[in-house]
Amino acid sequence: MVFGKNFDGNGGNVLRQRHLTNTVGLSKHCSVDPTLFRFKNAALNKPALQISTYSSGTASKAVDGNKNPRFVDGSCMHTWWKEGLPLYQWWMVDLEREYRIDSVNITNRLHAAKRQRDFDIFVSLNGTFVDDDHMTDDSLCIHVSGGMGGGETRTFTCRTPVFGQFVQVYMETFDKRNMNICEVTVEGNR
Ligand SMILES: [Ca+2]
Repeated sequence: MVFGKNFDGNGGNVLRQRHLTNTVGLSKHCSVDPTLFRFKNAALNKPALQISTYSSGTASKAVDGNKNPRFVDGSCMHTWWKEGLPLYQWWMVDLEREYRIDSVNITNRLHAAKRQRDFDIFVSLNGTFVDDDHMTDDSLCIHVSGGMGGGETRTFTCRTPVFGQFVQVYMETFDKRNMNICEVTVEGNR
């Protein structure tokens, strides 16, 4: 493991947070926890699930490390609403251990971009929400009002850092639209 560099990948993709000293005029009593490791993307290649799937748009496509926003290029997830399914869409990733999650980055699909709008990002400790409609408000990272541009990547910073292992994107879809996300990255500490 290499310290002092910021890696973006599995395994040793960590940046050791050093305890700041007063050598540069900062207080040695700052709030940085020297035991934490910062991950630029805790979600990369982790197990992912979603409510339904259209064609090749499996849940794992949103954590494959590829932000290509063209669905036809094979790196975007795609749910598929049909009669009998509920009027909401969700996608989630299992980070395989607990993190303190600061923010979530989402890359929207280039085409049909208006589908991704007015959604919530939830964080859960145990993932039991998979069997529920959605997670509870006290695990909310952030509610997003409005939409995203075609192919846009945007950082959504949690209202306050949230502890959890599972990250879910949840969207009510009374108009029966689907969810298309091409990449999700999760920034956090552990
Ligand atoms: Ca992708």
